[in-house]
Formats: sequence, structure tokens, C-alpha cells
Amino acid sequence: SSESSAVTLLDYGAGNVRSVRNAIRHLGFDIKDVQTPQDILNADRLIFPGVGAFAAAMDVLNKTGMAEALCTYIEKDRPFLGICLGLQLLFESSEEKGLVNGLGLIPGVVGRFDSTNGFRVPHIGWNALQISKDSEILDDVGNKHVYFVHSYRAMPSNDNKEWVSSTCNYGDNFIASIRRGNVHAVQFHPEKSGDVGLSVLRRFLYPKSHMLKKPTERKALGLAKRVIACLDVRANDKGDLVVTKGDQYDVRENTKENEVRNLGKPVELAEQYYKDGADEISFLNITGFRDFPLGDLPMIQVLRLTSENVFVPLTVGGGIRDFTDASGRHYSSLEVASEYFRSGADKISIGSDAVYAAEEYIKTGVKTGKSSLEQISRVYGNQAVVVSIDPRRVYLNSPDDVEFKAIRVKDTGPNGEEYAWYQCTVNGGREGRPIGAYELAKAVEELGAGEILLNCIDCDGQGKGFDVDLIKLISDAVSIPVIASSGAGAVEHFSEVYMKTNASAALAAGIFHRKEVPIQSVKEHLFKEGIEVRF
Ligand code: 1PR
Repeated sequence: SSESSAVTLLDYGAGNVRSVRNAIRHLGFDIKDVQTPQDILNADRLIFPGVGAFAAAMDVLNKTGMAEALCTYIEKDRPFLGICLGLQLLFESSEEKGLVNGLGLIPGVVGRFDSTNGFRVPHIGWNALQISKDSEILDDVGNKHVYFVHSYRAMPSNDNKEWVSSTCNYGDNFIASIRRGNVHAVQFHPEKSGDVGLSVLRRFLYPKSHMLKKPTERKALGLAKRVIACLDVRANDKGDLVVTKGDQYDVRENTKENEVRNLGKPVELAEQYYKDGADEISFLNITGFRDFPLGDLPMIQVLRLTSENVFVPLTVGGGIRDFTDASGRHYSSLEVASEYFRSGADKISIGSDAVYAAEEYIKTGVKTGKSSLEQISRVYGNQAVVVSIDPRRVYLNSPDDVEFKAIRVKDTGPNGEEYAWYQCTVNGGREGRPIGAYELAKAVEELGAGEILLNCIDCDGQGKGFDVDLIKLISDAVSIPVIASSGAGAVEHFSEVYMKTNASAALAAGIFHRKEVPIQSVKEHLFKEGIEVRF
């Protein structure tokens, strides 16, 4: 019946659509999953959250007969909402792997962003829309930012102008949404765009409802600099999972008992930061070098619960590598990552294992395709893979004293040394490796990382500001987004890092956990300094 409160979801099993499911349920709808092409034709309302690669998706849709059913459904002008790849697949073809045919409903070819003109690829983050025609579902978006994460995009042309309802500028003006009659599709992720995104889904699910347009006081102009809250998680000595925080990576209190510093519960804190306006949340399992049975990975439950109520991107890191658990069962890093994606993660972050992969790649010059980094980015796309770098400064009198990239640093060493190289570490800073942050960053970009989370052990928990020298070095060396991390102690540290480096996001932990500086104050300050942020 047309009054049913169920929505039909086309999930062809290529990745995580958990967030879309959570968002739909949050809005009071039940989900009917498509099993056969007939289910598509019978749908009252169909949501198609495309995930994974274009070619693989078309392959599945063609083999199962779903491609034909989708074309029929859409040509009959039945209510449809495509998300991300679910928009791209409507076009004639994509250049993602050679030239692959799409559903062919909209004229145009989906192509890759050009990173040569200074725009980092993937396009990750909160950007503004230029709405060009009434698209109803975008009525509450107005001037607000929405969340994008993609490397490919469709371009507006004379042939498809009757479809285009909004564009977004990122080097090019690309198609951000289409609408014709009851058929809608968006390139951004409404299920990850906070309240604004939920309003898009709500308007699709309840088309007759009249919601008030809230006036927006601040107009979104372009890609926002992100503010990320990071939760370092581990079990304390009683076995409870807690959010902890290191002082140069040492998370134990300076007391006789030497207990693990406890700053709160992971799920509760994440929900709080979402409400406070965090653009993203990162969870790091900082004891990921220990072997857990896969089903007991402590972060799985945290992700499941968090993703039910938090509608911004979630990253999880720590322990993403091949391992054998206590019972002798072997797990591949891809299995570990898949479990995290299924549980609600949007991105995974690799630390130690990426260091080993980069060392090997630099030594041999060969991409084996076997590292965690390569395997996970091949299956889930590079936008889903972050590499976390944990470097420590090694001071030098001359940059020629070492084979790694060394730079002049503002904070000189204990003996007045004016230079330093940044030595990568593994196992939570416990072991230094023969590779620098600069060499690592360039290698992991080639191996398929989509983003870099750049920590600095010297600055961690010190509250004296980010390591601007390091962040400038790395963000100038790669063309993927770089997240500045470690050392935030005041709102000015965020504007400093954005003014002096090409960081795309800034992450902090301690100041948020200790409630010294609210996320909102960081954003107000950045806004005042003329830096684009999402409110
Ligand atoms: O090596 O793949 O298992 O990943 C381990 C992950 O856990 C890495 O991302 C690594 O950075 C992280 N990690 C390991 N040990 C620690 C520790 O603190 N003992 N934490 C650790 C990393 C750094 C940031 C921190 C910022 C901002 N902590 O996450 O949140 O420095 O802090 P601040 O704002 O308070 O200065 P693998």
C-alpha cells in the first residue's frame, strides 16, 4: 500500500550501508530489503545507497537483473533516492576502471577529479551546494554544508541540464544532486550530514509533510575545514573500556597506582561530541597490537551503538592487520576491516601495518598488492582508508646527518639543534622504525591511502599547539587530505594550523575530554578568522 511506513532498500552487499539503515530507522521507517528484481518493481519508495566501485556494482546489477528493474522503476517515475554511487550509476558510463557502462538514464560520463590544480583527491568533507532548481528534498539544506566523500563525479552539461538540481564547487562545478519528478539522487551522504542530512532523508520519506525552513544565519561558501574529536580507547585495569588520553602517548596516571587515565565512556562521549558539532569522530583502539578474537574486538560494539545515533563520519583505528588469536584462528586485515565497516565505521585507520608496508615498498619499489593498506583500499576504495602516522622528533645539527627528510624546526632541540627528522614509530610509539614521516606519507599515498592522520608524539597532550613545521611538510608533500593532530590547547592553535599549513582537518582529544574548550568555540573562532567551517 502507498501508506506503508516501510522503505525498500537496495543493498547489493558491496559495503557498509549500516549508516543509511540507522538513519532510516531513526526517522521511524522500517526497511524492506530487495531480494529479487520484482521487489524493486513492487517498491513504494526505493533508496539505493551505492557503495564500492562503479564497475563491480554494475556487474552485480546486470547479473541479477536488477539493472533492468531499476531502469523500469525510474522510467515509471516511481519514488527513488540514489546516494553517492547510487547517483553515478544513473549516468551513461564511468571512467573509474576503463570505460564502464552505467544504467544510461542520464546523459554524461562520470570522471575523476583532477588533483593537478591543487584540489586534493578524494574530495572529503563538508561542502556547500548551489541549488539550481526546486528539488523539495533539499528544502532544508539552504545554505548549510553537507558531507561528501568521493574521487569521481558527474559534470553538468546541456544534455543533462533538465536533471541537475544542484552543483558543488571543488575545482570543477560538479553535479551534487539530480531530480526529475519523483526521482532523486545525491552525490553527498545525507546519512552522514548531521541534522541537515537527516532532513533530506525525511523529506524523501515524508514527501507531503510541510517542514518549516529554518533561516540560516551563516552561509556555507565552500569546503569547510573540519574539526575532529578523537577518542583513544582501551580497557582499564578493571577491564572496562574507557576513553583515555596520553601525555606523549603515556596514558597512565602519575600516581602510586599508575592506573589508566579515565576520561569517560566511548559511546556517550561520541554522542556528546556529535551534538556539540564535531564534523567527524575517530576512535583509536590504542592496544591494537594485542591479539583479540575478532568477535570480541572491543570497538565493534562501540561502533554499533554509536552509529545508531551519530550521523557524521566515524573512523576506527588500531589493530588493523593480519593476526592469529589465542585459539589459533587466523584473520586477515581485510576481515578485520570488513567487520568494522559492517559495524558502522566509514573509514578505517592503519598505523603500524602501514609503516611495514611502506618500508617494504620503498626497499623493493614493488607494489605487491598484499599489504592491508592495498587490500582494503582496493575493496572499499581509498576514501575509506586513513593512515595514522605516529612520528617522534629526532634532532640534528645538520639535515645532511641523516638519510631521511629533515627540516629546520621552530622548537630547537635540547642541545640547540636546529633541525629534526620525524621518525615513524609502531605499536603506539613503543618502537622507532627506519623511516621518516615524509617518506612514509609519500609511500602510503602511492599504496592507496585516501587520507593521512598526522600525529606527533612530542606534542601529544602538551596543549602547546600543533607541530606546524611537520604538518606543513607533509601536507605539501601529498595530494590526499591531511588531518593535523596532537597538541591543541586553545582555539588559536586551530587557526594557526589552518593559516600556516595545507591541513584539511584538525583533530583534538584532551581539550575536548577535559571540557576546556568546546567544539563550538573552536568553530566560532575559525569563523571569526575567516576560515570556512560547518555550523
Ligand atoms: O598501530 O594500527 O594498531 O594503530 C594504533 C593507533 O593507536 C594509531 O592510530 C596510534 O596513533 C594510536 N595510539 C597508539 N598508542 C597511543 C597512545 O596514546 N598511547 N594514541 C595512541 C594516539 C594520538 C592521538 C591523540 C592526539 C591528540 N593518540 O590520537 O588523540 O595526539 O591529542 P591531544 O589533542 O590531547 O594533544 P595500529
